[in-house]
Amino acid sequence: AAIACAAAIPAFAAKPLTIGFSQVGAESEWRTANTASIKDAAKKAGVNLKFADAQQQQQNQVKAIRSFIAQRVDVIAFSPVVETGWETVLREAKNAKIPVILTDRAVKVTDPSLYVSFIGSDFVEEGRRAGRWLLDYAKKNGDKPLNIVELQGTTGAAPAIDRRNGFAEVIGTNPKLKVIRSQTADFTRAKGKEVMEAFLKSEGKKINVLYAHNDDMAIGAIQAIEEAGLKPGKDIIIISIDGVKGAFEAMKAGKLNVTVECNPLLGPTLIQTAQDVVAGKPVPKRIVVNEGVFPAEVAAKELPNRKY
Ligand code: GYE
Repeated sequence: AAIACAAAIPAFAAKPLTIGFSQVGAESEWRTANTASIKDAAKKAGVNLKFADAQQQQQNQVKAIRSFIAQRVDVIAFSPVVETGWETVLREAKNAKIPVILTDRAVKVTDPSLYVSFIGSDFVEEGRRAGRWLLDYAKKNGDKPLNIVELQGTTGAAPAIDRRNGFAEVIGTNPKLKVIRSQTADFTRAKGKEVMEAFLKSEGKKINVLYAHNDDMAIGAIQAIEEAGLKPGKDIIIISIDGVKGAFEAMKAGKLNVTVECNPLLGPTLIQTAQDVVAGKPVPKRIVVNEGVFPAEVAAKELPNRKY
């Protein structure tokens, strides 16, 4: 059977493209959708995908990238857990002449030739959108002073840094909006709940608004708020980012006020970009994803259209 099969492949058939992909982890609904999108797109394109899960540890990603270099894959793609500390390993990939594509999260490097393209959202803008929703809310609700608590994403991760800055920039225009506590909860539900519990314990009823850098942390925090005998979405206004189904369900239930969309379905663009790079076609250095904002009022209508 092996011989018959081999004979059926024409001699000129190109060998399938091999992409080594280092994923951040499996910390959120967003991430699960992102992984599925990449695996699915690779399968559909007949790409050989070597997938490595870094469990949110930079050193695991460095190891995975080094192993992809040793295996001489055609393209290395990765979603960097944190922004800094990539120069050495990216230089190794460049010396081995293996193109690197960044997906989802950015890196801070002094030499931009260390990667060929970065595909992902504008996280600063997402933070601004969250801030603009709050400015609007404050205006419509009598412009009272509002105390905000913030659940940050993973320390040092591009979406945590940028979503914090974008939000701060916008709410800074209204002196009545104050962030009274801000702490990381690593983008997970479990930590979101834990840190919110701590906020409630120390700040209690002073908290008017929660801004969570992703839906999962907001969903964890909703549980903490309910356990404290308060009504999420009413006693505490909740703003988060991603737009996963769990957020739409929470909005439908009146427990979340708004989610700012961050699209995880990057698989098709990533695979296409990798194919173009290998074919020697020029690729854009930056590919930005288009996204919207979904307030609770549209949740029931939008939920059936959501793809993740
Ligand atoms: O918002 C969060 C995930 O990097 C955009 O990582 C991504 C973020 C996303 O864990 O849910």
